[in-house]
Amino acid sequence: MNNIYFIEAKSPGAHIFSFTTLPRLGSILLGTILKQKGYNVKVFIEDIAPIPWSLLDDADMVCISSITSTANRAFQLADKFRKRGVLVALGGPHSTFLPDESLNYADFIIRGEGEETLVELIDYINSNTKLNSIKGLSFKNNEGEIFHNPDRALIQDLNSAPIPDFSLVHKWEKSTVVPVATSRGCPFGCKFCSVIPMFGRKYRYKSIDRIIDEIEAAAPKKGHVFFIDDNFAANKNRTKELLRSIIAKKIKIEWSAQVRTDVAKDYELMSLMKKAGCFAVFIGFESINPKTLSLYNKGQELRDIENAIRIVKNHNINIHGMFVLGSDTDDIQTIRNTARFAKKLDIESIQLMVLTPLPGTPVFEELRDSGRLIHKDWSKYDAHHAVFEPTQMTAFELHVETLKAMAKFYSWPAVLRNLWQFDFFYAVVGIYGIRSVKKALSGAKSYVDQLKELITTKFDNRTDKIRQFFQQKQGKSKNIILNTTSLENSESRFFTTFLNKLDKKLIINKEEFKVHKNTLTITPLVDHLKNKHQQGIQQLSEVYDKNKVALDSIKVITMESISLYKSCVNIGLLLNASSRKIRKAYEQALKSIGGNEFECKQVLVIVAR
Ligand code: B12
Ligand code: SF4
Repeated sequence: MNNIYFIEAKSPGAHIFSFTTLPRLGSILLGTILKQKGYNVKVFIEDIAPIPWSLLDDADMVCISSITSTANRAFQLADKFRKRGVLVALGGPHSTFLPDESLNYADFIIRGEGEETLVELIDYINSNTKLNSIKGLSFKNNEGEIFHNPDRALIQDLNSAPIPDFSLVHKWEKSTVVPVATSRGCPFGCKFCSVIPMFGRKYRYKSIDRIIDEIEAAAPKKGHVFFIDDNFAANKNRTKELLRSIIAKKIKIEWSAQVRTDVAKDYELMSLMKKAGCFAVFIGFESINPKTLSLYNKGQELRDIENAIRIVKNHNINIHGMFVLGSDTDDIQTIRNTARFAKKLDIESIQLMVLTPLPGTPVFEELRDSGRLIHKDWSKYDAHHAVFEPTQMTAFELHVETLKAMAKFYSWPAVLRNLWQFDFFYAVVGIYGIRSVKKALSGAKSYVDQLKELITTKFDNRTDKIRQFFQQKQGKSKNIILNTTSLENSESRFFTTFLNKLDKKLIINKEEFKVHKNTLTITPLVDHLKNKHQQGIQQLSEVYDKNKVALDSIKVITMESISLYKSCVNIGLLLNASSRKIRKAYEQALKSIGGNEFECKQVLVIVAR
């Protein structure tokens, strides 16, 4: 085996940094290691240039790197090469956490850090030694049985890997930014982040001399260095030492890095950053909702965000603020307030991301295990699509409201203001922001329709299609019995208002437990009544007897949800109401009881035919 080619699969859609074409380091680093071992290596980053297929005709092995949002594309590529009889290995965070799925497309899956595993795998392919001794490897045997070898420990000495050789990258000259890694891992543990499961909580870093060598090797050829570390200043003393070294050696670079708000608490660090050429910091603000910050386990408060913005701006360093919207404690207002907040604080660029369950993270496990993932079309797991059922809003609301909030931030007046101030970089960022939001908004309708279809089908399956029955039987005048027997006054008022506002044609009879032919009885089971469920069913059969309704002509369905709002959404779905109507009716109902939400995650529905 001689020709080993690497591909970083392309992104599914545009984002505001699409114009920078920044690759991840994995393929380039692994390619460099194999090149040093004497193999003929080429690296293709699809976001930099399309794959020139003829250059891969002689491939003996293809190594494909993907994250979750690019997994579908990676699978497509893998299939294509396997059909040609080329060996395929897949790696990166997506395949690491869902190796069984990836094994449908590739011969080998390298889980976790690939430096040692890939070298051992190629040694195996060359000499035919045993596969099951290679830690971090997943594969199928000839009978199709899946094997996951034990995990490989994280690399201890980051200096042991070579300096990435960017000349291996096809059309590298087109890229304007060079990625440099000074560390791996992060001591924090945010629940949505896959860095911890992938690279660990222990902060590992390269020596200062090694980092300087890397910068000197790469930087002069490009305009900008992006330190791709997830937390560039997790150890402030080592970061200061690095910055002092850049200054002392008079290395003239302009750079950006990802940091936490805590950098702003260290003035010495801030001024060293500016002096060493810091152009912008990417900060995960994540949320302006204190409850969400704590739910994410972010270890940061709203005042830290405000302080950081003020202090970083005072040091003339640009800010790219990243927010993650849609947690169980966020509602529509949180999204709208976030856009206002970012605009008011006048930061240079923002990314409002939809909370995305990334495989390997606690958020993924929680949402998957509770059945809240709407689909697994990985190309939509790009932080710009809602892919799960949020608690305080529908998935369509989360999707559209996030896009609208982005649209508020990126506007033509803001671009013109940047141009007026000769700030061409942020004028371009603004234009990309406007373009990508416009594109996303125009595609939003079809995505939202897709979501609605999926959600309604799931709902119909769960509720045994009573929606259709109800529609056929009752036609235009819809008669509903709202069973308020055990509700408190305010709860009863809430549901009566909700139903009245939901559909003017509804005839709502607030009654004791009664069952009439061709009617729908809705019993909201507020949380303090949950234990009455069984009792309710018992009561029900007595009612049937009294009303002489044959038992086989009735259907009892419990609609489970995750919040009062979602219970209302379920009732709305049952009555074929639009999501806008449901939202409006819910807000008015809440207003009618002074805005005090109560718990109601179950609604009992009885249909008598
Ligand atoms: C730079 C970066 C970006 C850049 C460039 C992105 C790009 N080209 O894809 C920008 C800013 C544009 C970006 C955008 C996004 N990113 Co980003 N990004 C990173 C970051 C910080 C560094 C990547 C890197 O170079 N890592 C260092 C190298 C050495 O690691 P590596 O590439 O993973 O490779 C190692 C192993 O994975 C493995 N390996 C990888 N590939 C292969 C292939 C084979 C065959 C083998 C054997 C081994 C192997 O071996 C390598 C060496 O150990 C990572 C975080 C991180 N620490 O990795 C997040 C990360 C990759 N991004 C992430 C996400 C979610 C996104 C976005 C969807 C949302 C966002 N944050 O804006 C977008 C989507 C972009 C897209 N491509 O569609 C997640 C992905 C998780 C997942 N399961 O999908 C990460 C891990 C961050 C996180 N917080 O969880 N990102
Ligand atoms: S989001 Fe940032 S701070 Fe939180 S665990 Fe991930 S890398 Fe660390």
